[in-house]
Amino acid sequence: MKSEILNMLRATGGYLSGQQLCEHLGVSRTAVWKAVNDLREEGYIIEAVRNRGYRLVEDADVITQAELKSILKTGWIGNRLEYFDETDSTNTRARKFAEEGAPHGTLVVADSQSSGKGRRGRLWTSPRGVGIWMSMVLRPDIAPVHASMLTLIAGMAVVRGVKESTGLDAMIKWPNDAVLAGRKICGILTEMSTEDDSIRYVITGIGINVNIDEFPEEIRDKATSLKMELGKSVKRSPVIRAVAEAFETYYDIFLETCDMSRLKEEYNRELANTGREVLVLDPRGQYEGTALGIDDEGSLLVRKKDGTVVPVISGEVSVRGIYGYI
Ligand code: BTX
Repeated sequence: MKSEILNMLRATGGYLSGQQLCEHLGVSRTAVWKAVNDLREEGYIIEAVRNRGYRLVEDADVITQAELKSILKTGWIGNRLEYFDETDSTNTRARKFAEEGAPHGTLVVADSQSSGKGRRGRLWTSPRGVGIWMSMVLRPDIAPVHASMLTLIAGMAVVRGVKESTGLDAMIKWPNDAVLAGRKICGILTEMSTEDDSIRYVITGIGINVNIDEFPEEIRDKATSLKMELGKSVKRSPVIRAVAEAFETYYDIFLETCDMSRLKEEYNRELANTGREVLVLDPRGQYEGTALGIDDEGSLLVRKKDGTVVPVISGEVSVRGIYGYI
């Protein structure tokens, strides 16, 4: 009911009488009054004027189920939505929902994470109320070897979503970060469950630093937030909406070929690594080279000192900037 009230108030722009809301929703005036009060407690500024009704003065920066339901315009992402004020990790939650049969597109969002996960057991700092910590359950009908490209698609979705919702020009750091001014604003973690060489589900988790003002000492020099780059606070739900819409668009294009052939050009335009000197930490022996861009399989092409070009497959090796983080 709260998401419907928000939708109606937003659509009207002006006042809506309690009576109109009751009739439309088929509930009592007291129920409407209670729901409006709940929304106020969450931070929405809703004015109530005798004989005129309710008016939404200002949206709250919340990413609750009611808020996201009222704002998402996606086809399938978020058809099932799970919100937590706090959880350990939205990837862990999403995995649990997936094991219980949650459908493709299930979206898990948290206001804070107590043990946000990065790759290889690393931690992801996820403070309360100032970030987007979300994970999607995906059930693509593709071979497991292609699943790592979902991380690349999520990166493109973050870049487009951030651009559309804030105007900021983020770039991608292959394979799983988005950066602004050379610092990380987003990390992506894709996990997969397979059976008999087919995918049971994929969990793609996206963490975006939105209104964080200060980072822990150890990541201060390599992390930034949308607020720090924009100089003002950003409401999170429109960013989630834009990222989710962009993800659906790129996902459809990806599924046509199950590779990056139709997205490669755009990806490479957004790639922060291009032309940079990188250190490839291959377990069979590390080497330096120049990053050139991705190929159809989503591998990063690196030109070695001897002139040969090698595709670096994400997940198998790490790539580090030699002069700074990228
Ligand atoms: P990663 O392993 O590439 O990066 C993790 C590293 O990034 C950390 O070791 C630390 O140095 C740095 N770091 C930690 N927190 C932040 C932050 N908030 N901003 C910038 N740098 C940071 C990247 O892993 C993948 C992260 C995915 C996070 C999302 S949040 C929603 C979902 N749930 C979950 O548990 N993980 C994903």
